[in-house]
Formats: sequence, C-alpha cells, structure tokens
Amino acid sequence: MSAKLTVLKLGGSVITHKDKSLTPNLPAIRRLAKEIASAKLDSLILVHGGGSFGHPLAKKYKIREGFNGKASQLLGFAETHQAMVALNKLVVDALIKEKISAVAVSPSSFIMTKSERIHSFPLEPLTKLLQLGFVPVLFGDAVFDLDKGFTILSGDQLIAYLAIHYKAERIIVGVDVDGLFTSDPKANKEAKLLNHVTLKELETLMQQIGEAKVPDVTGGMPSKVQEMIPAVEKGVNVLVVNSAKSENLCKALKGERVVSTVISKL
Ligand code: IP8
Repeated sequence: MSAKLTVLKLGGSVITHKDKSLTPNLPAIRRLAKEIASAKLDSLILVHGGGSFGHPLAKKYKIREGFNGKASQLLGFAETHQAMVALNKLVVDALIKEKISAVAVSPSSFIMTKSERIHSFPLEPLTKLLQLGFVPVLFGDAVFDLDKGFTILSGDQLIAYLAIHYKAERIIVGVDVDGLFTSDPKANKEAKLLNHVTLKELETLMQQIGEAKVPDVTGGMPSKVQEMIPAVEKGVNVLVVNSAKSENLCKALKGERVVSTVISKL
C-alpha cells in the first residue's frame, strides 16, 4: 500500500444545507468530487459527515443516548442510518462520475462501539480496497454499541482511528469556515484565524471555540478538535480547510498553500 495515504473528511456542513432537513448541497458535492479527482492522489480514504441528513434524525430519536427499549426508536435508528446511506450515495455517485473508483463502506455493518468509542473495527476489507486502489467512502453513522445498544459514531472519530491505524501522512478536514479560530467565527466577528496550532496550544483553545449552533449531536468544532488529538499525538498532521470555497480543497490535497489551520504535534 502506498505510504502517502490521505484521510479526508468532507464536513456535513459543506455537502448539505445544514439548516434544511435532508437537503443535499449538490453543486458542492459535484464540485468537491471534481476537486478530489483533479488532485490525482495515489491513496485516499474519504469519510463524510451527517449534516442535515444525520443530525436532525439522530437528535429527534435520541440515537446517541442509546436504546430506550421502544420499537419507535428502532425505527428512528433505521431512518437515521438510511438517511446517511442516501447522502453517501450522492457523494459516491459524484465521485464515480469523475472517474474515481469510490466504494461505499457502511460503518454500522462492521464497526462496533463501546460507550460511543470504537471497540471493534475489522480492517481487512478496507485494507484490501486500498491495496487494490479503490477509494473507500465511509460516513458518520448510527452504529451498534456493546453497552448502549446503539449510538452515533462521528466521522471525526473514524478519521482519527483510520489515520492512526494506516499511519496516514495527513488528515484533511474540510469544513465551512477558514480553519480554527480563537473563538467561534460565526458568533464572534473578532475571532482570529490560527494558521498553526500545536498539541499544547490545542488544549487551551478547546475551551474557547464554543459549541456549534446547528443541531449537531456529535458536538461541533470542539469535539472535532478533541477527536483529532490522538492522531496528532502519533505524528499525523491535520489540516482544517474551508472546502465550501472553490479550489481550496484541491489546493490542500495537492499540498499547495491555502488559508487553513495546521495542527501538528510540535
Ligand atoms: O457529522 C454524524 O457524523 P458527523 C453522523 O461526522 C450522524 O459528526 C448519523 C449524525
């Protein structure tokens, strides 16, 4: 397998209209597929978030909190997972249209969590896909949990896990802001973009970023950053880039300079 693996997360806030339930941002999905294709990477794992497909349903049915014993919640789990499958299909279709050999990989069918953390993740199928030259496309999902019956596994937990296991060269997180700021840039005009953050600085920053205002069951930017810490500790650099702006993702994937935040160990 190529040593230069990139693990890329496409944020739900970019590929969906986060304030409109079950509404994809199709022009953004198509544009991102084109940008990924034009970067011509040798080895790539793609993970996407839930946006207005996963989060409103997960919230409505309290999926993250675990199984409450009621049949109505089972239906809620099914609906949440199915909404993610529908979003995943849009992403994979767009990638295939750009001649990327993308294959949908559904986390709930083989990953188990224990109290919301990844517990078992048989990697053989993914390893084979990568060895053959496919681009696996995973997503934040409603998954089965040893303690809680089921829960929500965020795409962010997935990318850190995958980057560590496969010793990825880098993680790129495509979001709808220019990177990490001193506080929430959507709430505070004075928020300043940070071009480079070390692990040590990250811990202080965590308290300042603020919660996302959208109904994000996995916790928005602070949780996103928290999830990256184990990967950064292992030496994986994380680039947080605004992929809602045209060409940014393509430049980032090619290693060109782009307005963003780099999170590194030192
Ligand atoms: O957007 C959450 O994934 P995320 C997925 O990566 C669901 O946090 C189903 C809400």
